[in-house]
Amino acid sequence: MSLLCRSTGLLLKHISLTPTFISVAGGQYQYILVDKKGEKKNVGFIQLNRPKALNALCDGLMMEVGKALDTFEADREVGAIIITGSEKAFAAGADIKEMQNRTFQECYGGNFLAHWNRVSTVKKPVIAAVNGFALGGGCEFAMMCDIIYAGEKAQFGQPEILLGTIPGAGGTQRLTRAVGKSLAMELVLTGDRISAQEAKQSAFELTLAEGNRLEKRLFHATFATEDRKEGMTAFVEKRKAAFQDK
Ligand code: CO8
Repeated sequence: MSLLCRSTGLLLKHISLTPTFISVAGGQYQYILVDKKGEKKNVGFIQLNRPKALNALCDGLMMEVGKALDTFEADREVGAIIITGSEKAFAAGADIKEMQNRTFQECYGGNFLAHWNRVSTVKKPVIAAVNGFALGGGCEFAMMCDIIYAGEKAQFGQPEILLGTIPGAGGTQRLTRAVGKSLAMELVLTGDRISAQEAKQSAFELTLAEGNRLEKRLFHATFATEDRKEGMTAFVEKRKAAFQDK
């Protein structure tokens, strides 16, 4: 993942931002807008479209993203893919309301999030055009892309700690490689956010692997704690979490 801090408008200036639906087998998409853009219609375009939930990544949305990516991967006309959100939010994280009542058994047994990394296995270049919030799973989702173009209002962060859990889709690993260990640890341990400028200043590259698997298991394990449940419930009930270290 490399992070380029420039206006997402620059990237998107040649493509109309009024997406039209592409129908896929099984009907239209509910959570994303999908189109082919550019003069030659050779840019696959996916816009996350849950504005009321700041594009929170629910399971249905991620399934649809996977389906759209499969379609573009198989389409010989498509040379590259752009994934974007709105001015306010690329994605404010995995859907907390959907996760709130999950148990450890459900996460571990169902291998929760297993299909969420489809974007990182696409062979065509995938560009994340990010503005607004890219938090938690949203930040991880952007980092799974090959390139991030970040607008001036982009804010990156891994605030899972404030919910009593940890990043679960590569955040601890890719963030470390993107911004360095020190800043990555600060962000993961405090939940603070950084701008695209700050992220770019700290950027340097290392390598990936085993860590992602370990991280996923630790993420699942947070669903065995009462604090994780309390953190997510507090968010949904719009109050401060009362953590008990349990
Ligand atoms: N999940 C579900 N709903 C959300 C989320 C979310 N992550 N973020 C925002 N929303 C909803 C709010 O509940 C609210 O809906 P409603 O009015 O119906 O209650 C609506 O979006 C607007 O949100 P706010 O009123 O809070 O808007 P603000 O502008 O005041 O605040 C923030 C914006 C700062 C982004 C705030 O919404 C926030 O803190 N959101 C949560 C951010 C967060 O903690 N993200 C991490 C989630 S955990 C996670 O991502 C685990 C990753 C697992 C791997 C994923 C693989 C891809």
